[in-house]
Amino acid sequence: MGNTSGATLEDMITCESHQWYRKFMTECPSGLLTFYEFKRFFGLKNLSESSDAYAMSMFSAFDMNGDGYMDFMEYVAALSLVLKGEVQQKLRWYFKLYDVDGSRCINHDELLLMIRSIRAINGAHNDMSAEDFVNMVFDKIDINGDGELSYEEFMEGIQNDETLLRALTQSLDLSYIVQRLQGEIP
Ligand SMILES: [Ca+2]
Ligand SMILES: [Ca+2]
Ligand SMILES: [Ca+2]
Repeated sequence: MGNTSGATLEDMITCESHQWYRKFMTECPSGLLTFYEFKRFFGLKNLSESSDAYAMSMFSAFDMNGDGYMDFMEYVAALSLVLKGEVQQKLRWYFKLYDVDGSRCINHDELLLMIRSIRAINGAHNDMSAEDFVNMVFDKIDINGDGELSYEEFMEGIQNDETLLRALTQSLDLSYIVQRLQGEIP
């Protein structure tokens, strides 16, 4: 039978995502992850309140159609984006991730919460405190100085600042989670 509608999915299931698919379907035979299963899936256990808020925000960013479940296509789309997407696509996704309350602006507390939670989850050591880092970001790219980063300020500001782009893509790095998925970290 004509199966052309499946081509997109097949295209996406390259060698690499085949591994992701196996893991996804093993742990989640229904093909839909709830938030609870999502945390178990990514090995996010015993989270502090702020890390839990970050995980929730990450879940919402994965759940692109907002139905409360993450399905396999959403999972592949998000991971492909994070791993191989264009800078602009990634930043758009990260903007959504950071805007915890969905107000279409990122305020100081939201950015601080995200940076702290990401650091806690990644277990990375950093020279600059999360507080200082967030202040630096706002100093640089909150152009109208209203204490919130609009979508335009975020996109323009980060893309036009080499240092910030590098710092953010490093602290936004999901490679820890990806390594975990690929079984490189038990
Ligand atoms: Ca969904
Ligand atoms: Ca917000
Ligand atoms: Ca602003």
